[in-house]
Amino acid sequence: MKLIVAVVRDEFALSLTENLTRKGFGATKLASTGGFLKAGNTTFLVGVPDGQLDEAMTVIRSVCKSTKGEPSKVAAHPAAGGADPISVGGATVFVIDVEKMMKV
Ligand code: 2BA
Repeated sequence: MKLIVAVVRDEFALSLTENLTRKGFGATKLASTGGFLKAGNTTFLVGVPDGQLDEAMTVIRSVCKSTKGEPSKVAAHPAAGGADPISVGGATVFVIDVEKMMKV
């Protein structure tokens, strides 16, 4: 089993929840804050069988779109010196091997 930890922009959170649950994936949403922009984002914990990792990643990719190349959607931010707009990825994803999952 794998644990997907996906940091996504808040605007994608509802759609990602719906699409994951529609495909039968269990997901937990945590309110989180990016260290750089110090703005709210959403962190998903998704436990998936090894054989379904690709399917879950396909869902995440299809929902969470990077704004890179679309500068109108990302404002210049004081954290970057107020210069160029910051491009924020669609999702920052970590995949962790799970030794055991239990529901007690
Ligand atoms: P933030 O830390 O608020 O970062 C938002 C965006 O700011 C980043 O987008 C990146 O484009 C830019 N950025 C971050 N650190 C920077 C720096 N030192 N100098 C210049 N620009 C910088 P993403 O890379 O797509 O990251 C989106 C969010 O994903 C992050 O929000 C953070 O919450 C999470 N994240 C990204 N990398 C991570 C990591 N290695 N570990 C844990 N969380 C991470």
